Amino acid sequence: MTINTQKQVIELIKRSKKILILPSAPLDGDSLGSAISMYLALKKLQKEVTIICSEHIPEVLQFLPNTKVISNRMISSGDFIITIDYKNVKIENIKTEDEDGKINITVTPKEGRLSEENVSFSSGGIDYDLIITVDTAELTQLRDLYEKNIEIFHQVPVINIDHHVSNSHFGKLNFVDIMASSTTEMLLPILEELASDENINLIDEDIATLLLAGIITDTGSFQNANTTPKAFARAAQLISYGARQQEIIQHIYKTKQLSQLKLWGRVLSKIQIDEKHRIVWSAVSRQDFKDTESFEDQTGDIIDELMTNAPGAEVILLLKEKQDGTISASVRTTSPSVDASKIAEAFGGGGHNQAAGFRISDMSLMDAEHEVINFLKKFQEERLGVIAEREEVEIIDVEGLMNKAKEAEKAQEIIKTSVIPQTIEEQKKAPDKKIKKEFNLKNPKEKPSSGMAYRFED
Ligand SMILES: [Mn+2]
Repeated sequence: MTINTQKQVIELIKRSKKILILPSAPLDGDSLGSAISMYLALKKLQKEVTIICSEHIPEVLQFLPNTKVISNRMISSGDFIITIDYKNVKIENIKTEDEDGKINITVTPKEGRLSEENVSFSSGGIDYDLIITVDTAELTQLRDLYEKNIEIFHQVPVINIDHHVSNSHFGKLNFVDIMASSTTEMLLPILEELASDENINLIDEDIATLLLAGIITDTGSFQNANTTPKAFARAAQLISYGARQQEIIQHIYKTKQLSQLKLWGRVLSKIQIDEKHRIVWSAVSRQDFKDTESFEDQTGDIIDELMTNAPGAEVILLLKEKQDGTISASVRTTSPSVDASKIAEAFGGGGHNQAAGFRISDMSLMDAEHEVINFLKKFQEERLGVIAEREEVEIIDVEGLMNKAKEAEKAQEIIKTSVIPQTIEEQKKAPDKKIKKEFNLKNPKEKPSSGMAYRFED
């Protein structure tokens, strides 16, 4: 069946001329690798291609080839666009005036001349004859781009290529393989078939590098549970196409900015462990980002670090207070019998069996932490048959982790901000603003708070 869908995807791509590629937000190695590799391949097939994403490209991924092809121009289906082709003409000034219900656009050339032939008209959005979404489980993950242009998604056929369990099959064609390690892993056979059908050399070193970057980042460099034999096989194939594996590893795993090391130190020092329920978690506040001069996208690998440093844990949680005040949560589980996507779904999110995420709004970081941890305890109690003892969160200082955090600091010698571990006393002192809610595990769809909005992040 998948092979059939793949054939249909290829046919639809071949028939289309103006293609819009949309990666999910926030951008990661897989969504970025998928979008740009698809773009480059379709360009070689003489298609008119556009990638639109208004999201910032994380610094760590800026080494990827051709990231500049991503346009952050917002389209709106109601837009009427006047295009002036000014090749061979130097423009001195552009002026627009609103005069009696008419808009005059005055273009003053410095050199050369402009005439009617230089001007063309188009309307926003509907100009495309195909939309391809990559690594996107839900249209809402396209954020503004979807919300401001909902009609386009009805007018233009959508190919949805993705590997998330929570994919809502919103496309006309849904090529969704939940067994795939990454979306780029799924793109490789598509590009290979297009190459053989069109008899051209499609997969060059840049495309191979982008595809491999998706597999490497989504498998945590072949460490996560989604590392299947197919993931290895396709990665090997990509290296034979000339993928620059060392460049990816060097940039993503071997280069850490000082601010990131400081942030890691902070997060690791705040790690909390509930041995009884086998939960390990940490939370990053806006203050942590500020104190360490780091950015939200630098928390990327911390959850994996928490995982490797938490033997015996089954559920690993990282909460992050974002600039806009919402809390984003990433969940990892160390065994397939603990379904991370179930946990995320309870909070209106989604994801994979062992990696999922959700978002909470209208709640402080501390309240969100309480809500989520209480839920996880209940979740684990049901699973493990632990006798329900609703005790306060126990905070254990993990010496090894503290040392690790200190090492990171020492190595750089210039960390001035001191690490402030959150103690149980501090938590007790804090006013308990909200009455903790109990959750209905039989009905995980029931949202614990009306203010929780869906967004998958992993
Ligand atoms: Mn992915």
